[in-house]
Amino acid sequence: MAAAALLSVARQPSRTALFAFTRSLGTAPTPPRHSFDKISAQHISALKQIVGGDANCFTDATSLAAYNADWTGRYRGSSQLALRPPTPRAVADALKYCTQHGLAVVPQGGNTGLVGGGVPVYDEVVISTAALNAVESVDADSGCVVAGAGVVLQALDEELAKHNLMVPLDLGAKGSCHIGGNVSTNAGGLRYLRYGSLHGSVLGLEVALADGTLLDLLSTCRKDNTGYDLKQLFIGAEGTLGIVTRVALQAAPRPSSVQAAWIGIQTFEDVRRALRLARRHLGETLSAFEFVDRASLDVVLEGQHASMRLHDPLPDNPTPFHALVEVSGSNEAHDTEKLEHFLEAASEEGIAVDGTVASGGRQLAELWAIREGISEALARRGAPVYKYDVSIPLSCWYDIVTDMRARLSEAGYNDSSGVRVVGYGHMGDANMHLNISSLEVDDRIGNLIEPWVYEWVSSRGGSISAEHGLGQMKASAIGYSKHPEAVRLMAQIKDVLDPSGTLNPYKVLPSS
Ligand code: FAD
Ligand code: 2HG
Ligand code: ZN
Repeated sequence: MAAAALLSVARQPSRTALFAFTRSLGTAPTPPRHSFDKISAQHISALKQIVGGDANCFTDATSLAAYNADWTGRYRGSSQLALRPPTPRAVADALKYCTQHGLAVVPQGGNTGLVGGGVPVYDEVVISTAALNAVESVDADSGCVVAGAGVVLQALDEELAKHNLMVPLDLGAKGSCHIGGNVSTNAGGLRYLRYGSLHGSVLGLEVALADGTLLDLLSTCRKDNTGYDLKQLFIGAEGTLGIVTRVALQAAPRPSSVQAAWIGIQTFEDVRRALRLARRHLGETLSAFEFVDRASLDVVLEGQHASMRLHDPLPDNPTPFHALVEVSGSNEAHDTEKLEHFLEAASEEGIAVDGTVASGGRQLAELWAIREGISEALARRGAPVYKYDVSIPLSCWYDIVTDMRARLSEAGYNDSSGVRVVGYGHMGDANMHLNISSLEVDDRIGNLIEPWVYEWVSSRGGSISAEHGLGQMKASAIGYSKHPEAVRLMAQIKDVLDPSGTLNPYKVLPSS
């Protein structure tokens, strides 16, 4: 405890030292110069040939609009060329051509990223993996699946369901995000608590490097200690070190029984007690512990599509906090009994004020739709949402929401001015999603939030990016969570793999 406290103090840059601290960080190799006349007709024609013709090469404004803009509405580039190579070899060849001719490249998967990593900053060439969309093999004995990087997460899961397997990763964007994008962001999601990180479940990768090498690290062995585990470098690299073209993944057995409880809780201290109790009572059956505060629930209930009608799960007992606790396994009676015992204890100990249980079917889907719908409901409110995906010790986990509310409220930004500060997330993994939404764009709000929010997280020994990555949003803020010598080493690794800075410039590492 004392050591952790010391570390967090050591990591916290003082306000005055901050500038020097940031300057002493390593920087990425200088990217190719961006000039709009660089994408000449000659380059377009050569790249078109590499990727197999017109069907895989986009230069018209309508097609490019989707490649240039991100889901949040916050980031927009001006690329003049998007490619959809049909094979891993074509990805590598296109990349080689771009490196040789000084053209910067942005790898793009499903374009659901939340930190502006998958869209160009200027006029970088977009290389989309959408055409690499085949599930190549499923080994029902080992549970190893090999898939192209462009396979949509939900499609991969549906394929695995035929073998009673599942992807050990689930997130609200599953209908659009790609497995290659998931690997490249080291996506966390709703069941990380149970299945852990992609650093553990990815068995192998094939990666196209900036010089055109197609690096075959596509092992399907669960155990493989031959030398450095190079694939780990590309997991979470956000497309700055190579383009993932194929993925070998350890699938998990598909549970035959899934049940969940939505519980209403009066204080945050009791939410922490609920998590401890869930761990103790539910043990190996616990598959998610998600947190939703009242403001998040209200945003979902207020901003619904006409096609979807979600209801407050506990209309008779409104509480400031809620937990969505899921259990899954292979024995329904056993799991039900465990969940019931947990709920009884939570009620007897005065933790849960009210609760409702869903066993599969529509009711379960509705509870999850509320949790997974928060991000989208916020996006529908108005201006682009300020999103902070952070890890914070549970002892002060919710304080960031109350402190932010107080800070903005002091400046006149509160519910009555249409500004909502909400907190939700993967509490079982101490991963808070702090979102600030306003009805209209107002730069003063952004200035009140940053860098205050990063200082707040850093001073508590947290991480400024728990699961979404750094992208372009937080590249220059990396120093709040990583020591300068670590950032310098990252820049050196980048220099080895991509010395000319072709791949995803201005992302992840500070630019010089
Ligand atoms: P993109 O957005 O296209 O790209 C993301 C980054 O990866 C970019 O830097 C891009 O350059 C790079 N990249 C993409 N493909 C490749 C490739 N093949 N090789 C190399 N680099 C590549 N994230 C979570 O972690 N947990 C969640 O619970 C979660 N929920 C979400 C819910 C919603 C509604 C939305 C919109 C997003 C959510 N996200 C979540 C964020 C996002 O879905 C994930 O980061 C996802 O993994 C991105 O995958 P993608 O295919 O869309 O990648
Ligand atoms: C989630 O857990 C996603 O819902 C999105 O990671 C979080 O939009 C966000 O901030
Ligand atoms: Zn999340």
